[in-house]
Amino acid sequence: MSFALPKIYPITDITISGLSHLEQVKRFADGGAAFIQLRDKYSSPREFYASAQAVMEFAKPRGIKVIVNDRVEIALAVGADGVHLGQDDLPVATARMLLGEKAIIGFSTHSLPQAVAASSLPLDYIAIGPVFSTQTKKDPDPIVGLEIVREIRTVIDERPLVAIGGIDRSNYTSVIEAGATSVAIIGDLLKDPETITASFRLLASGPHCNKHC
Ligand code: 3NM
Repeated sequence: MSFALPKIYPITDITISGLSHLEQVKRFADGGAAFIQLRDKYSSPREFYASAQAVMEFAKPRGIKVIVNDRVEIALAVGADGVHLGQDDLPVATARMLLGEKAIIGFSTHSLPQAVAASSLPLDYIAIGPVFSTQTKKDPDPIVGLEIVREIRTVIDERPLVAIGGIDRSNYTSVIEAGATSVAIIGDLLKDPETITASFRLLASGPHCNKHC
């Protein structure tokens, strides 16, 4: 992997923020974000494609890495830096074949066995969630808690691990301490669109170092 995952991994959501993907990316970028995922479960492929294209025009010249959730074809079409896949999306090896060696590929897991299985795939990071209760995801898997984060960290050695689900400014330190390389956050960053930049900055500057720093 030729990049280091940032401690705070912001994800866009047009329904929570009420803002376009581009506007959210601009606000994250103002707070110093250099690695952002576009997640859109609501727009048509054509709409999401247009939004992602607008984001890339902004992000590329600024060196901001953009990961597209689920949609390999949109990542490919807009020249995104990578894709984040769920358990029901295209197989990781297929996405790797389509996007190439340089693409950043992440993969959601929801249990220890899934994370162990993922550790032999051609991935740049494994995600685990939901760590805590979340309102953001429809039909979330059962909460895994910090103990599973700890166990996964032990089993996958030094591989990058992204924790997600119900993580906010009050609990993110505990998730990093449990062994997550990075915490992915939607609600706590986006719930007040006026404070997206400040919230990102606050979280990114937080006391969150562990042995993976
Ligand atoms: N994936 P929030 S939980 C997008 O368990 C997503 O894989 C999850 O949003 C998983 O930070 C989740 O608002 C929602 O809880 C994360």
